[in-house]
Amino acid sequence: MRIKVINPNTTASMTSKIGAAARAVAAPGTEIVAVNPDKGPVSIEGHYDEAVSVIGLLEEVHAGEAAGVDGYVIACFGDPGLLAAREIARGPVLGIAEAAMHAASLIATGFSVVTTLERTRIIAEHLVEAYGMRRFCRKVRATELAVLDLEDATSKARGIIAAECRRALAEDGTGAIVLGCAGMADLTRALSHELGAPVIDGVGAAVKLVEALVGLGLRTSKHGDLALPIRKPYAGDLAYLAPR
Ligand code: 2AL
Repeated sequence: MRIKVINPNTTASMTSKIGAAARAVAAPGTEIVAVNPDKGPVSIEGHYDEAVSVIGLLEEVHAGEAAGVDGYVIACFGDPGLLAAREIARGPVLGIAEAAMHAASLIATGFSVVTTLERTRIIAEHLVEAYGMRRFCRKVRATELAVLDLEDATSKARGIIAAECRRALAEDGTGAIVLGCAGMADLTRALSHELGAPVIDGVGAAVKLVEALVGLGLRTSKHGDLALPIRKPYAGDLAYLAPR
């Protein structure tokens, strides 16, 4: 099985980290193809970044369909373009926020999310609502780390994230921590060990869920709103994206 893991931002070091996290959990027969678009924001920290990143993301899904990919992971915690990607993909497409929250809900009665900036925290709150996770999500916490702080070995990011996870476990009545950025994927195991509670990285969770869905013979439903987009011309520079 081939799973394409798409980092929708254009920072290659983050894509390498995401690819390593995906390969660390993938089954022996699973090939992980980790990519990022070559155009778009270097990090995704708001609605505008997300909207612009979706063009590059959808190009990668189109290319994946042409190459016969079995399933996809959108490796950004805002899950940008998730439903649009599902419309054009045959196999399953999972976002890392969605995957991590669902995984957390299966192993704890409540979880907290530890994410990057306050504005990103608000976006994650929207996703909690959209995914029907209010019943499980005790709190979404911001660290005020920028996404690219996670790529800077000299930043204090790891310690700041660990401290916020500790506060979540002490104050939120929570049983598990969801890491709210793909750039945190490399911290999962050590943090889990250090905190003595499950820490869930959405990249790993999404890879295992795609493997499970493909293993069950399940693909994205083409009945209803996730059917292939309606054929029509698109004007101007975006004509190449027109549904065929
Ligand atoms: C993210 C993420 O996972 N990648 C990125 O560029 N921005 N999300 C976040 N919550 O900071």
